[in-house]
Amino acid sequence: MVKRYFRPEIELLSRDALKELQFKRLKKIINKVYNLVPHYREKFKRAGVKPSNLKSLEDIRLFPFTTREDLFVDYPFGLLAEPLEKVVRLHTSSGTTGKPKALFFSKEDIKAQAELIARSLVMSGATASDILQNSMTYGLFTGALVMHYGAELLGMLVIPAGPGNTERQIELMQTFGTTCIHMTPSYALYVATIIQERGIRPGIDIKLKRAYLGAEPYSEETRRKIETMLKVEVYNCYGLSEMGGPGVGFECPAKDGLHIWEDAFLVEVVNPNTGEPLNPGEVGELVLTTLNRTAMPLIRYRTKDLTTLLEGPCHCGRTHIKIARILGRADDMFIVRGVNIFPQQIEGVLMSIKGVAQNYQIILEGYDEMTIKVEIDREFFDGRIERILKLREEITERLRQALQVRPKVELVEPGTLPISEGKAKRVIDKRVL
Ligand code: DLL
Repeated sequence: MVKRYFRPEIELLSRDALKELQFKRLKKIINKVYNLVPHYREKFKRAGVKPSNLKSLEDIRLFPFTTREDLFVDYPFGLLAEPLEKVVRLHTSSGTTGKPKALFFSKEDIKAQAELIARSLVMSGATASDILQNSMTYGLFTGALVMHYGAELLGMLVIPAGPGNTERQIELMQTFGTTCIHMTPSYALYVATIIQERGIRPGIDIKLKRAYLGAEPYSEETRRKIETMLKVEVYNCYGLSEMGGPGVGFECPAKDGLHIWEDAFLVEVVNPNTGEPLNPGEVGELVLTTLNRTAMPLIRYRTKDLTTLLEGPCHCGRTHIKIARILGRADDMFIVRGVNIFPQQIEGVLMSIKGVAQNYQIILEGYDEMTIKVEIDREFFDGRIERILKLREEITERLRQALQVRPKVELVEPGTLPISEGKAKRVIDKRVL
């Protein structure tokens, strides 16, 4: 049963054979959108390209990018490449303002994405005997449903817990012997804190083996912290609604990058300003093309996610390309006193300091001030003021070194800052500029 979702004929394919497969699929999908989606046909015409210009995989660069804005032309059904009767599912991805992006999937699309999830889970060592507590939000968000279908396909017992109600989450883990969890890293940090505070012993009272964490950026330090606190192996899981949700990229046990399933996606990393392709090792924007999506194929979709391609063979033997963990979205970056900062850089520093608890918040205010509120372990609030001051100085100095900007640091008790059950909102920008 489990064997079915390890697909050596695809996962271990030689690079040349994989490229051949990709080219075959790319030709088909380019022809399909040209013939069936007027918006794509127009775009291609404006760029002066036709499907016949695609003579090799590299020729994808002749074709125009698809951006978030394209999803709002002829909204919501404009990019469908199949009649509505073939479409069975809507997912949305909400931006901060305005209409949500509307993504449509056929039966085949749902099945294909579930298979990618099943393959990803098997890659991490999971089997049909595992019990997955799925604590992502069920609904329009892809996070829970897409993982749910994939885990069920593999034969896991899925507990559709949804997010929040942490006491109940822990109770479920204890009662049903949950072995795997799926949640955001920020929520996992919170759950780990509550487990610790309640005196529940990971490995004894709860028996988690793996945590699949994604939907938002997190640092290597956060991974280590969660692994230690919960006695689990953390696997980074990447995806976006436009590409079908989670399961686009997933870590293997080597845990040094995420394999992108290249039988389903064509991967490029480009300079976000010029659109020019970048070499492995250079950080740029991830651009993805769906190779087997039927209802709503997307060509050269600009994800806005920043990463780099990692070349070379992987210990696990899989040949599909790896990307480095996502540094952040181009939109997440903020500038303080002329310095570009990603929230994940701050998180990495904080999570490596002893005494720092699980939650923090970045507040930008005044003309260009940055205050970082940091929850620290309860034991620091025992009246010994010098200890707290020393910790505050250490945090400030480490952040100054990493960011080249000296922030104001405020230390607060655990439980003070807002808890995130889904994607965390780390930055509050109240600047007057
Ligand atoms: O977050 C899909 C997903 C659900 C992925 C559950 C993994 C687990 P969206 O709501 O459309 O879909 O948001 C997609 O979230 O472009 C990234 O900026 C960010 N993101 C997702 N996974 C990761 C990750 C889902 N592992 C956007 N690391 C993406 C960093 C991530 N960022």
